[in-house]
Amino acid sequence: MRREKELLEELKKGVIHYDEEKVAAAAEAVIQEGFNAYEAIFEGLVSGMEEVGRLYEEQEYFVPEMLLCSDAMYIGLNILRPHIDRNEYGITGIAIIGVVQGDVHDIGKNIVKIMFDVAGFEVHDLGTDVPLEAFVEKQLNTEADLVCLSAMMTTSMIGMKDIIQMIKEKSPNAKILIGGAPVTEEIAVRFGADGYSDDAHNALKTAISILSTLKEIQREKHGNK
Ligand code: B12
Repeated sequence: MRREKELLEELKKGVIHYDEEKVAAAAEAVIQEGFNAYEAIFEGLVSGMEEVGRLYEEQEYFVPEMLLCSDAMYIGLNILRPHIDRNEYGITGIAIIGVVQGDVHDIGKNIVKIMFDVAGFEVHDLGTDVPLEAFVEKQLNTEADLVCLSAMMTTSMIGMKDIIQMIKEKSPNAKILIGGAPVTEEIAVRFGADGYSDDAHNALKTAISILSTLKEIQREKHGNK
């Protein structure tokens, strides 16, 4: 237990101090010593990145540091990710995810994507600065059950409303989940989204609950025919 905590702390500090070697060594040790890769990602790497966000807001860190920290986080993610148990949730479903037009913040989106991927979703990642119509087209092409929209700026968040409206017009059954720092429950309701979450853990829980309701409705309709 003490050793696991020590490794989580090393992952966190490695991200904060953009020490790629420290992160890689701690991530390798997590695997070799049989600790939980999922916890190492969330309690080590993501927790480090959250602290980096605070340092940026307090103007202790600036853009170059932020980018070095995220590089260190990805080094750890690449080592840990293959060791997460993909069958734990037993999900089948198609999800698309992307960061709304005008916005290049993708660290949070990538974490949400990993959660969904690991849970068993077939995830299509549209990347960052995604034109509003591209979400609609991709949903139609893939017949995705779930569309995940991420925005970290109030300006890009506004675009979510149009995306939701366009998708609901063409595919009323598709469910839409939104998130990112400026997004709130109230905004999700106002924009007509099916769900909102302020972190990746809850994003997955919310998605599972939305989709199981959808599947129940579909089953009932089918049964009543
Ligand atoms: C890192 C960062 C950057 C990096 C981005 C690197 C990258 N590849 O992502 C860089 C340095 C490039 C950057 C640039 C800019 N940034 Co910046 N940035 C941040 C910062 C410090 C941290 C964001 C982050 O990665 N957090 C860590 C992750 C893990 O958390 P997260 O993103 O919130 O994601 C979690 C949840 O939100 C949720 N979530 C996220 N997406 C989704 C999606 C769904 C569907 C769900 C359910 C959940 C979900 O789950 C995630 C995981 O738990 C924030 C401040 C902050 N504390 O938020 C400012 C911040 C977002 N940036 C800001 C600004 C203004 C900018 C710039 C305009 C600065 C400039 N003048 O150049 C540019 C914008 C460029 C652009 N067009 O996008 C502002 C936005 C203000 C606003 N409200 O509009 C912020 C809030 C800082 C501030 N207080 O001023 N930035």
